[in-house]
Amino acid sequence: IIGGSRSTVESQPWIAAIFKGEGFICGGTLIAPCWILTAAHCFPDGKRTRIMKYSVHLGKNAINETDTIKEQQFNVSKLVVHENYDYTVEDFNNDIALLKIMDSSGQCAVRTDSVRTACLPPLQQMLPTGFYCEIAGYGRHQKGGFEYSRHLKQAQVRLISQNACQNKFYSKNEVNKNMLCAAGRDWEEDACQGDSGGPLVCEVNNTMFLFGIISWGKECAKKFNPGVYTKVTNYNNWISLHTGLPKYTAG
Ligand code: 4AZ
Repeated sequence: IIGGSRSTVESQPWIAAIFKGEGFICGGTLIAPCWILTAAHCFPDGKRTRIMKYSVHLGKNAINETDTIKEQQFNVSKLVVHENYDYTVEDFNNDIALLKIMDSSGQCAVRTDSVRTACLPPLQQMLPTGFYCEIAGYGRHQKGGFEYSRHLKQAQVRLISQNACQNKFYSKNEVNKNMLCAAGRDWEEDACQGDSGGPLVCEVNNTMFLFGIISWGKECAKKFNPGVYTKVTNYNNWISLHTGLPKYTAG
């Protein structure tokens, strides 16, 4: 996350850190006790991904430290990448994947102050242009830098109209109806490499809803290059089909 501020996991308790072996690879969001929503591009081997190598950490503040009181760690028992995500074209269409998590004793996540789910918004629910939402992650933290943040960060971004994103900032070939765009107030805040798969959550009626999955963007916090997110409200049916969850989860 570029700009914004250092966060604590209690203010982003749905954030997931996904590891391959010892290496951090992507963010994710806890949407139900057994399910993480993330980006398909985090798994370049697609259906051939060897899930035994992966683990998911919830309740994590510092990426290189384990807080045994706050953290919950899981293996991945199932990976579902969207069947229409195309790894060969890299256009990021349908950049969405689900991970089913299970700990060593067969349990899913337990709700605490540092671990809780984000809600899924209703199908096709829209928010107005300019609406403030927040993003969080453990990715690159300085514009032009290569270093990942050692601590969880969060930042505020505003939703950009589909028309501006497709015609002014990017093109219709790059940004389609399965994506939404957002940027910081003066292009100062943005997601960056290592934040992918993580949440864009928006508060509606005092409830945090997951509207976007951090997906891509040209560079980070660059003027006129908004961050692009997978539009979660286009995937309620897909999520419900693969998880058995209801099509939206409020409260
Ligand atoms: C990435 O490489 C990435 N500025 C994610 C988000 C953005 C850029 C790159 C948006 O994962």
